[in-house]
Amino acid sequence: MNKTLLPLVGIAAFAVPLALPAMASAQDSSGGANYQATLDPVATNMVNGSGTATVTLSGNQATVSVTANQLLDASPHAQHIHIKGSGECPKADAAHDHNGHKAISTTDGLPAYGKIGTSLTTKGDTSPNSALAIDRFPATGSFHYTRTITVTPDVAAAVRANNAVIVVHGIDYNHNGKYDNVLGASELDPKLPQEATAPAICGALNSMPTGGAGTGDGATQASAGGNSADLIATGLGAAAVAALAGTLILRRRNAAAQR
Ligand SMILES: [Cu+2]
Repeated sequence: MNKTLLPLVGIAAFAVPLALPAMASAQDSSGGANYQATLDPVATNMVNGSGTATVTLSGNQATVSVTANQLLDASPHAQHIHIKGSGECPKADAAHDHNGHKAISTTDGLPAYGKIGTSLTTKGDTSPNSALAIDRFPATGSFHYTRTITVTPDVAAAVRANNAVIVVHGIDYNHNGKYDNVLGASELDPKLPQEATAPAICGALNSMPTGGAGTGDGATQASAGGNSADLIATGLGAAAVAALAGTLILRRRNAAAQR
């Protein structure tokens, strides 16, 4: 076990007996709700990458984590929470001709994932105004991003309705190691190549499956000696867990949910 978790386990184990009577309903007031997405390559865009994302939402406060792998290295990857589309990623039939190549541009994907609700920048503004703030997005091919931000009420509502989509942009369609004009200019900003703004990996956010740490039966698991990840999650709140423990706990919770 990661050493930084040890104090948490102690605190959680101590706190659980006190928390038991309220535990069934505690998740609404203090725990936050968890949403997750598997980020798959966008059809037709010649992407080999993959990723995962989680959002822990408490009121309008969201702790967002995005892990991305095998995208174009040394290049900025704009990433957003998209809302008010059909809550899904674009399929191959959304592709259009771009400079003689079939590909899905950011605009082509709009009916599926909707407009930008939140810009997942590394610092500063997170509004749609920062959609292409390329100096404030991850800029490596593989990265792990975590930030706690305040989202707008419409973004929070979309996440709760399982109608929000995480999109990481920036593709290397012709695999030449850089953004170039193979697909022409971006329709978002003609100074940028289409490759720099086209969607790379995408996933719909959905509430984590019931039966895991976020459900009322956590109390039963706790009194029966459930594992420490469940105790921490129910005792301290998922936001704290996500911030302090990151993917270690999430991985374990997923494993627990699948039992
Ligand atoms: Cu986007």
